[in-house]
Amino acid sequence: SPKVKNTNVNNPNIQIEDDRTGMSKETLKRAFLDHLFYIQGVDRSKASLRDYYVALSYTVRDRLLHRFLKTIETYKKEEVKIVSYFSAEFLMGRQLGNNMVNLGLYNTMKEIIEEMDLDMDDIIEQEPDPGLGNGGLGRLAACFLDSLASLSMPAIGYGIRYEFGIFHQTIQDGWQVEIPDNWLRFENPWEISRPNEAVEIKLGGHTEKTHDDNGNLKSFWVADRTILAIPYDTPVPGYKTNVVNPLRLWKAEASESFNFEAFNAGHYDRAVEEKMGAETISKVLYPNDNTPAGRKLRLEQQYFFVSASLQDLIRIHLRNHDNLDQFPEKVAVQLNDTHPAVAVAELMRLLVDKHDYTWDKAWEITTKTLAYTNHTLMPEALERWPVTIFGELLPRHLEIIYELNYRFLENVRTWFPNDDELVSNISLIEERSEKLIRMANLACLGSHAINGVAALHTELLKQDTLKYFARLWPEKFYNKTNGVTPRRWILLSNPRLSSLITEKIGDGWLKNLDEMRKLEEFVDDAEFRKQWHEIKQANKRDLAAYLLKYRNIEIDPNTMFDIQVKRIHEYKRQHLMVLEIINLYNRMKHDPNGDYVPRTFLFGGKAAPGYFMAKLIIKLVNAVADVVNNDPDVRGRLKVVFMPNFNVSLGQRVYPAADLSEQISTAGKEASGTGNMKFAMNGALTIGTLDGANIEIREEAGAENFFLFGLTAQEVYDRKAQGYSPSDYYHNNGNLKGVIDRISSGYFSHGNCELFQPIVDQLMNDDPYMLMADYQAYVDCQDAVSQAYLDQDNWTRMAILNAARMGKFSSDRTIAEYCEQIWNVEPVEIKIEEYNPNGA
Ligand code: B1H
Repeated sequence: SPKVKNTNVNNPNIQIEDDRTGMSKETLKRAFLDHLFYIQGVDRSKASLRDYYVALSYTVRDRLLHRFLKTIETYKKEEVKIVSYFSAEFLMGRQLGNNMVNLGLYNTMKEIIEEMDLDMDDIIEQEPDPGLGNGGLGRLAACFLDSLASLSMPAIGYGIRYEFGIFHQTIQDGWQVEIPDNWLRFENPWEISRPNEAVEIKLGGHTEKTHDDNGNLKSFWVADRTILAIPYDTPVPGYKTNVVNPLRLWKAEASESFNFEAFNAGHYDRAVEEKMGAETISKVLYPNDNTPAGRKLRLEQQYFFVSASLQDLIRIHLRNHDNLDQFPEKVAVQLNDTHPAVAVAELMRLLVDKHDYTWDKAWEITTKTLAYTNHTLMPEALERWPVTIFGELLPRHLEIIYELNYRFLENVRTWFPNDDELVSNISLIEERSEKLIRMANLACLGSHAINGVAALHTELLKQDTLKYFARLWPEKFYNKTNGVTPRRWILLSNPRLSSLITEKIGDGWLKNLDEMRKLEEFVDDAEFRKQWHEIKQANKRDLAAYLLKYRNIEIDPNTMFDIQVKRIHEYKRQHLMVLEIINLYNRMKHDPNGDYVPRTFLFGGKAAPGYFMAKLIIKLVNAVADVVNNDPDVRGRLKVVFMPNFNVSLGQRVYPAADLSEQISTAGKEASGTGNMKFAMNGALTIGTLDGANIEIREEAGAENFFLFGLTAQEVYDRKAQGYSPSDYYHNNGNLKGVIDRISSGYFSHGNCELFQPIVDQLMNDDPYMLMADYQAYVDCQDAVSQAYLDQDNWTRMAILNAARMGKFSSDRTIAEYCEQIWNVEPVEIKIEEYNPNGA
């Protein structure tokens, strides 16, 4: 039975050792067994791994809740300014291990678990990996929440509680096959629903005109559908602080009254149908990375979570204030790409229609509140909604956007008379055969700050994608180079390396990653290098054992692990790595007695289900793997593996085990990349182009510790302007010709010459991502990598220097910059006192 230890109530400093708050080993163990019995309803003789997972999660959750409620209470009482991060994606990864780490009870818990003859990894493995995001953009949002809490910054993440996250990827006959990700099939111990804080969302209908109190004509919205947004809160703890911030995700439900009407009219079936219709809004994540879906349901999702979140923020603000005049002083809303950009129109609607602000005052509040992060330069990735679809769903918002645009373009014409090019490009509406709303333009207009996610990306935004806005408002533009959290991506993923680092330099690096520089001092210490190398080997053995156990894939840890893991996209050029594999294969076939550095090429990543070329690239990798892995001539020297279903938890196993990180996108295409940072922090060397954050990684690590190849963004641009002819490279490079011919000959497709022809044709005729131009430089660079790898001791030295110099790429640094320069928020102190179930 739970015991509350006696406490001295006269001493306010004493911590109550309650079974739901106590952090001592005995208390934790008792709480764990208590949950096993009273929550799961089993005793130890009957408990399954899942039972242990749930019991352990509730034990950890209790400790979070205590801090969570205190945090929220403090924000309310102290009226602090709060960051709210609006994102259609939060790729959180598993919670249990991370939450134990951040609460500082991982090691104690591990002892308890092991004393009970259980294995912590087995328990952690029970948690479904919540995949509420596609790739880098969603994972960035998750790293940002970790850093916000770790820096004790008041923050709320707002998004959608998708019932189905990113699909589970399986490989059948070499092809990707998608399986629905039913991650909520079992209970989710990390979320708390708050039905009493539900918000109504209106959709559809039309607008009508009326006169307001002063006789002015005023438009209002008569919607024809109402649905409910139910908030589900996941506590997000900071690392070794008492701050636990909410991630508030909205679930769509039918509103009671709506159902009731249909039901009373004798249409029970229709009532249920409408209920299902309402719930589809939060049913599934669109699985497109870097390409918008363009579907009406997607716009419904965007509006749904934006409206719910803004209404929520306004409700919170009005608890402490009479009106919204001070709203921008208390709330900073960050738009994670244009997915929440409808917030510009929605905040205007709420202020003008619901809270009776004048247009000008509402506009001032809106622009002071909102800021916008752009994540891509790919022109096809910029969201544009047809006016027809938009107007059907959000007629009042369409009016608001037209009004904004009218006023904006009037100004632009006075500022820049006779510049029609500027006016037509900066307009919120693209006038084609069909009119389109440009969401990036809407976001730029409605925000006081606009930022890119790496130095090159921000420069290219200013010069190209958003150049008209940069001309108007250069002072609105910022660069905020991305970062990743060292808690999940080093401490939790790579415990061996973490122990070694802490042993050498103390544990300050976990809060200030710049302290990793202190490792440079040990780079000449042979014993240290040996330890470092052994850790890498052990991590490689772990990955090999995992792949064998769970995916039935066999790899040899004594070969170089050369890894590319990320979404499959032509601009990321997974197929350039395939060309190199075929090149090595050809060489080995031609000269079987040559010296070769044995390599295992590992791929992982999902293709958007409707992206034909990406799916064909997966098939090509697997087809090449089939041939290469079964050819005795190259055995032991060349192996190719596609790891199915790459996700956050597989990433945690992959990054620490990598020797070589592949960051080979066409220069100017990858906005930043964040996997590149995770690899380097864990002591992998990078082969990469001058793209995205690679440039800054190389600057930090030192050019001599980075394998650089390929055209620069400027050169890519110039080549295209000159008229690029990819087939010239084929005709002039026998070795490249040999590679391409191998594919076209059907060698990897059982004689089927058609199968991979779309890839070959594209390379030969168009090659928009310039694989042909970069091919030889890549091959030469890979040869330099192999040479370098022969000197293992020097390789380790370079790896240490890379890891030691990645301080800049902690998301703590990124978030500190946003807080200071864009959000103007400050840390708060949360005081944890005695546990009091009746409130403070
Ligand atoms: C990134 C996306 C993205 N950029 C549309 N854009 C999506 C666009 O579902 N959609 O419609 C989903 C995702 N994702 C990535 O953001 C960049 O490609 C990376 O280079 C960058 O590191 C990451 C985080 O900034």
